[in-house]
Amino acid sequence: MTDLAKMLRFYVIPDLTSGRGLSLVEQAKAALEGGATTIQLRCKDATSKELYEYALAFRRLADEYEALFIVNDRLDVALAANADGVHLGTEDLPIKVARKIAPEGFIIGATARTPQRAVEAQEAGANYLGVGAMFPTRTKKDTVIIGIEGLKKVKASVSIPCVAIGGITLKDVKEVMEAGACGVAVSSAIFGAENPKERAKFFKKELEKYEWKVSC
Ligand code: TZP
Ligand code: MG
Repeated sequence: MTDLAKMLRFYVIPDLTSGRGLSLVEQAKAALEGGATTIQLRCKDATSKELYEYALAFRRLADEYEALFIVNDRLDVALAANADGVHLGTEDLPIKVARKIAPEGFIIGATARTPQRAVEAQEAGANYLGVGAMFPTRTKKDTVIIGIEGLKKVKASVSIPCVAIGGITLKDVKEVMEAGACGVAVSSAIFGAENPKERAKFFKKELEKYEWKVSC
C-alpha cells in the first residue's frame, strides 16, 4: 500500500447541508479529532475570498492533525492556501492542465464512475480517483449510482488508489473495502450524526479492520 493510499483511507468532506449547525471548520476539526486522514474543502456557494479563508483554516487543522488537505474544484485556491492537492471532476479544469501548473508532489484527485474515465484520468496524471456515487446521496445533486459492481470495474482498470464516495454509511465500509477501495469519502454519515467526532471514531475503528486487505 502506498503512503498516499494510507492517507486517503478516511477521507472526510465537511458539508453545511448535512451538518447540524456546525461550521465547516468545526466539522473538519471534529472529523480530525475522530481520526480522519484527509479533509476536503468543498463549498459550492462560497465566494473565492470565503473559500480562501476556509482553506487557510483547513490547512492549519490538517497540519495540526497530520492529515492531508484537498480542495474541491479550485486549483487556484488550493495553490494559494498551500493545500496538498485538488479534486477535479469532469466539469473542472482538465487534469493535464492542472498537472502543468501544479508544483511537484501536488496531489490531483479525479472523479470517475466508468473505467474509461478512470483510465483517462490516470493517464492525464491523476494520483487517485474518487469513485461513485456508490449509493444514493443527498449531498451531491445529479449523481449517478454505480454501486459495488461499478467500483470493482473502475478499480480493475487502474493502478492508482480508488476512494469510494457517495452515501457511504458505517455499515457499508466492509463491502466497499472488500471491493477494492483504499478508503472511503464520507460526509452526511458523519456530519448528520449528533456527535460527529464519535461517529468518525466508529468509522476509523471499522476502517482499521481492512488495513491488511488493501491492494492499493
Ligand atoms: N461526490 C459524489 S457523491 C458526493 C460527492 C461529493 C457526496 C458525498 O457525501 P455523502 O453525504 O457521504 O453521500
Ligand atoms: Mg468538481
